[in-house]
Amino acid sequence: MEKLIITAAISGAEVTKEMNPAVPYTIEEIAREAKSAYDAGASVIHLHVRWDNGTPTQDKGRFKEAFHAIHNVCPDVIILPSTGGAVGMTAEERLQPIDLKPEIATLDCGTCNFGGDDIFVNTENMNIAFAEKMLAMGVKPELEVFEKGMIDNALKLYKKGLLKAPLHFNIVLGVNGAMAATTRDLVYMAGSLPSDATWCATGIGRSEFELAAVAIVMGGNVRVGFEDNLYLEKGVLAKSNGELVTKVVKMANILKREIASPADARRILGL
Ligand code: KMH
Ligand code: ZN
Repeated sequence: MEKLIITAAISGAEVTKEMNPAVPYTIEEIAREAKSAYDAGASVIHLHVRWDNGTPTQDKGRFKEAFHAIHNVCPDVIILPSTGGAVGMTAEERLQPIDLKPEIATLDCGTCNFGGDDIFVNTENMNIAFAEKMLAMGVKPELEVFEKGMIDNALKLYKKGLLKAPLHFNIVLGVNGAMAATTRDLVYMAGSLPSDATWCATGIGRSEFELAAVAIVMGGNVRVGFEDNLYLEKGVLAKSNGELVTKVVKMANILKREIASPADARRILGL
């Protein structure tokens, strides 16, 4: 089996310091959390940025500062910025980090409910516009799929010539408004991908490590981090993203998957 790529979603847009004081807002805090994850074995950092008061932003300048700060402390790590941003942001706002030509960035493949009255909007025309911009800028999309219809949406983009194979997917399960984070649903989603695709599994909340285990044995890759889950185990807040990554590394050791370095991850993802 290929080596295991561990992505750390260190910051997110929804979690706050009130929920876990280690959630990073400032550039220094973001660099600290990226380093903790990288030192523990993450080769990819999925990045959202905030203003110092915690407000999520997709500001290009803020992303640029964060990229520099992260690469200062982890020079070879792959930075995977979000184009999802936070619920309610416009497409133009969300696309700003693509102007910085990251190696890879998220492309959310459909609309879904997002808890309470929130809707995470990704219309067909938005998907097309995001894919066109990423193609033009030479940025590989990580295709975020929260339910099966989103895989079908991505395959439509591919048929239109807006995505290049092999495709890379992040199967995100457990969003409050989309598919549940169960082993059955992860197996179904992974089995619905093109045979040459690479994929990563993200379980939101308490299912983070269950999905990680399934992905490790299936030959997929794993994402963990504060964006998705703040707890190391029931009732125990993680002190850093590094602690969450360390837990996955231990699971991978038991299940006999070697951990990918950033160079391995670039080769596997074709970056
Ligand atoms: N914050 C969510 C609304 C992404 O990074 O592309 C969207 C999200 C997905 O986190
Ligand atoms: Zn995200």
